[in-house]
Amino acid sequence: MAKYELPNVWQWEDENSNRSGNRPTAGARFEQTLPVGEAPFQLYSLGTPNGIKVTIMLEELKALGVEDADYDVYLVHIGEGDQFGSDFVDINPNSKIPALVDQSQNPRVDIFESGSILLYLAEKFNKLIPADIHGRTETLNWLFWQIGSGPYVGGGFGHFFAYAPEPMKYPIDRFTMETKRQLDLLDQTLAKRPYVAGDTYTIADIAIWSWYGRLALGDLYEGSDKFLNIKEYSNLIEWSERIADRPAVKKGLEVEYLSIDEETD
Ligand SMILES: N[C@@H](CCC(=O)N[C@@H](CS)C(=O)NCC(=O)O)C(=O)O
Repeated sequence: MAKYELPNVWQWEDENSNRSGNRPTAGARFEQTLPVGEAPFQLYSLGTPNGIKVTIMLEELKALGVEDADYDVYLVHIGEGDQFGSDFVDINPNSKIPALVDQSQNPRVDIFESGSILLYLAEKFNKLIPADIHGRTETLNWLFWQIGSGPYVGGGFGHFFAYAPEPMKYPIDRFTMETKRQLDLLDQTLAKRPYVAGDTYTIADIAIWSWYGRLALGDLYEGSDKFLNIKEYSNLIEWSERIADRPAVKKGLEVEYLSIDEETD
């Protein structure tokens, strides 16, 4: 690889990128009207690790008998840049899935960031978050841990292991080290208790399973289970399999996304 000389001021070199390309600016790139259905919740998302957190949560709420957790779910094709359409950016100015609208409130409530969405739903229905201060705080500790730690796995390890144009030792060593440290932390934690935050299944399990459970089961990056020697994390694997068996988790993964296209300008 050619030696990189640091310029004094970084310049964006790809100014002709298409509508889905990375840009150093935020905001809507084009007008796009999103469909709105009848259900109380309108979810604009995709079946990625961050996206499945929300469909799993909504399915868990429905399995617990929460009728007001009905939702319509629409496919936001991030490879085609749908996250930069005007209606989506109105809901989530950060242009990333998942984005949820609670239209049972007047005015409607817009919710973005998967952790914020899980917390909103848990608090709204008093489910999947313990009421006592110790259980609630431990759940939030691990929920925030996932949101802060996950990008080292997805944007770091996963990017350089699976998507970078060629293998590069420095970033792969750096992010594999951190990913394995996180896996060891979860494995040690799950040796002591059945769920991440204690004795009960919570939104922390949903957030963490969607990344680390799927990684442990070999469902995120082809060949990574061998590369990371996942089999050494036996408590994590047992927990991952147990959560994968939950009917609501299966439903959350299989949900059919509606197209946003009919209403596109
Ligand atoms: N911290 C955010 C991350 C969301 C995120 O990174 N979403 C990705 C898909 S998993 C996305 O929309 N990427 C599109 C893009 O970066 O343009 C969350 O937890 O909701």
